Amino acid sequence: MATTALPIGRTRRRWHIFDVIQDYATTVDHKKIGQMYLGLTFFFFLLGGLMALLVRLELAFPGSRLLSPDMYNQLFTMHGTTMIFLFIIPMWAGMGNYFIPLMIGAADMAFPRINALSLWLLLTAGIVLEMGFVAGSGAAAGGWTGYTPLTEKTYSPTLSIDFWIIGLILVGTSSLGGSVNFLVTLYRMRAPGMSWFRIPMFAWSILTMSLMILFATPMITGALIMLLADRNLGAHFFDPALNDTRLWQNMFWFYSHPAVYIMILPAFGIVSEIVPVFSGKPLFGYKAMAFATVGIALLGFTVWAHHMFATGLTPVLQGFFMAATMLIALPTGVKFFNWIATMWYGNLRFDTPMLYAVGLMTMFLIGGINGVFLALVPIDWQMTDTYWVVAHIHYVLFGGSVFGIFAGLYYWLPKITGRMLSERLGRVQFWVMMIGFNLTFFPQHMLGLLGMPRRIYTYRADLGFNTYNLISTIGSQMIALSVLIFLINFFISLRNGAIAGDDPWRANTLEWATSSPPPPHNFDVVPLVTSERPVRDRRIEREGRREAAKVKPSPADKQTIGS
Ligand code: HEM
Ligand SMILES: [Cu+2]
Repeated sequence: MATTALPIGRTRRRWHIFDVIQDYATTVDHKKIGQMYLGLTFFFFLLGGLMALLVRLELAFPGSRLLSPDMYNQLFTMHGTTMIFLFIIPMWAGMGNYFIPLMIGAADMAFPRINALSLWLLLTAGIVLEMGFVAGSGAAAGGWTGYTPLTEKTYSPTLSIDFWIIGLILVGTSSLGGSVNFLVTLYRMRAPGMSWFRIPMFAWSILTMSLMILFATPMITGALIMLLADRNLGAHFFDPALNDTRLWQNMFWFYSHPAVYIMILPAFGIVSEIVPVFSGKPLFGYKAMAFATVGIALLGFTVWAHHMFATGLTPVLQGFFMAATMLIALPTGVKFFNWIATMWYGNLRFDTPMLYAVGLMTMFLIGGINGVFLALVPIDWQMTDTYWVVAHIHYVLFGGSVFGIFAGLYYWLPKITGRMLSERLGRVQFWVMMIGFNLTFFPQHMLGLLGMPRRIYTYRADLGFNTYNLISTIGSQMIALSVLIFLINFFISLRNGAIAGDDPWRANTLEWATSSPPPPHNFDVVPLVTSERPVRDRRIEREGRREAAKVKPSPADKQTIGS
């Protein structure tokens, strides 16, 4: 049989692809692991987004029969599960993986092999979690909160919930490994001179996120193992005949409320990186910002039962959890005040990263305000499980975390790829997203006030829900369009984007002191740090010297950082 010899070029290119695959499959380099986290979690964003689009299509008109009731339950359950556990939380592991070693002047993470293991555990978890859609059982349909007894064998007899449980245990193990890695890296591997109050604010947020993961994840892992035992080993942990059904809710929310800060603090950290750079001023109140980050985390462990106001808690408990929830507004307010003070009389540049940073501030603020409504017990009794809650979830998690992720992508992708994204496309993408986002989720406030329950697959035409739902569905498609524009911008920039250079934004922190993309060893010389803005220090010093000498800078200049 005659084989057509492939032209040398194509054969070499084919072997090269295998080399790349083998390289990434076996790597322990934090940058490559970081890239794979970014790619994998963004894929899950697209998957979770697709599920949301289907949910919205079903709700576009009253009495729709696009989806069966069970498929609808599977889609919103897996939408929430995918977005939280496979997209946002591990996205921070991805951005942290790529940038924390660079930002502190280290060559890699403390435990490179555990780092790789965490990534592959996440991939395995994703396959197991989504497996239900292709296995005969169907995917989990008990809501992302998995309340018992609905998720017990009696009411969910198929394997769908077992896939969900095992998948979440794997995600938890992956993020626990990651958090240990971040904590040791930040504690042991900082550049000379980089004391705790000189680490970048993003590093403070990853430090705090990792501590929260360490203290919260064991609780949900325990609850999941107990539920697995109930379903498969005849245990009775959550059996309503023998135990208080609120046991699952307490254990689930003891993790899941801190989890919302695990999802938002890194986004706040990115805003605290971007706002000073695009205002041309130091971050206002660095120490207050660091303490506010830790303060939010500590208070975040004292409020979980605000999700259970309607489950018959005693008035004293309701009072305590209501007050504790209100208190969190204080450290959050400090952050907003400091960002605005940083911008005040600043030399403001509204490149796309800054647009998203300010977008986060405005949208998260709305999420914070509609959240305070829910923190008030009497109002929550009316609003719990309505579309007001769905609006709240999305103003804080989409308006907060996702806007933060896009701010981080526009700010940091030039460092990863060496190419700038198109600023024009970036701005179009931002405004399509901003308008689409508000069209999708703002009308949900009104639906909640009108009493529309969440998690219903259809509704009657005479309840006044129609127009708001149609607008919300149109908005969701605009969000999809904006994500498509982002992907186009990203792939075009890989080939045709302007060369980024070391420091395209005239930034402050060490990741901008090395090339774009960075060399495998990150830095030729381990930098000496004398402030929380080492790259700015170096730039000022170099420009000052250039001014003074009016001579072209010698290559030697490039080697000295922060001296
Ligand atoms: C891409 C645009 C998105 C759209 C159009 C969308 C839409 C929706 C809708 C309509 C629901 C309510 C389903 C129901 O109660 O019947 C929902 C639930 C939810 N969404 Fe989204 N969403 C989007 C993005 C996100 C993102 C980025 C997150 C991030 C974490 C998220 C997290 C959730 C959660 C946790 C629920 C609750 C699921 C449950 O009730 O079990 N969504 N979403
Ligand atoms: Cu909460």
